[in-house]
Amino acid sequence: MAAGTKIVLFHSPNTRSSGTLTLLEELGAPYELRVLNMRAGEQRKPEFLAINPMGKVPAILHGDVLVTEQVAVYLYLADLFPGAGLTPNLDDPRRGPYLRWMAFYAGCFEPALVDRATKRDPAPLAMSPYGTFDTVMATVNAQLRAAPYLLGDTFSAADVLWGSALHWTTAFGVVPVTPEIEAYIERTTTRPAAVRVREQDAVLAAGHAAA
Ligand SMILES: N[C@@H](CCC(=O)N[C@@H](CS)C(=O)NCC(=O)O)C(=O)O
Repeated sequence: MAAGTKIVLFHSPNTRSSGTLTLLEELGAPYELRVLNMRAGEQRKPEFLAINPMGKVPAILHGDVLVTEQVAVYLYLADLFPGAGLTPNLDDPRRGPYLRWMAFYAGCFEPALVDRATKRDPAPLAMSPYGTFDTVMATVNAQLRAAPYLLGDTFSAADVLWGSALHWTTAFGVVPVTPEIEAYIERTTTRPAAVRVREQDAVLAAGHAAA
């Protein structure tokens, strides 16, 4: 599918799809939004379940290519616009760490986060896909102490994902704020693309609250 083909993003304000919208802005990608009012339960309506049976955003349509799941969506979009420089090439040594941080997000951070938020004990250590919450956060903090971004000095799509996620998870009080996480959130979420999305989301959310 050509990069010039418009990307349709199924989006709901102030949710995980806000990070995807930020990535589209960072990439300068042509897109249009299909906004779901989650307060009105639009994510559970048959029209959207036909797109994503999980009833979750983000989801994107690129021509007839459907992609759901944040990490898959980020990898797909960043690869679609290599000129934006947000994804390391296949032969770039940073490609491995890039994939690692993407997979670590979905495979370790999200399950650890949800268990912590719902006060559920993790599975026994040897069975837990993320080990312990503290190990997950120590791993992230160690990286952010060592370098400004997950790949070192280079900002990438992985930082759009993690910056956005650490922003809302610390705001909800689930992820403990450390000096390195605080500085990273500041570095990543004050970029013009992230600011534009927050402003746009505020307008959309106000419209949904009033509906
Ligand atoms: N595993 C999914 C999770 C996405 C997700 O949890 N999205 C939330 C928004 S923050 C959602 O759509 N929730 C709506 C609902 O389940 O009612 C991914 O990584 O894309």
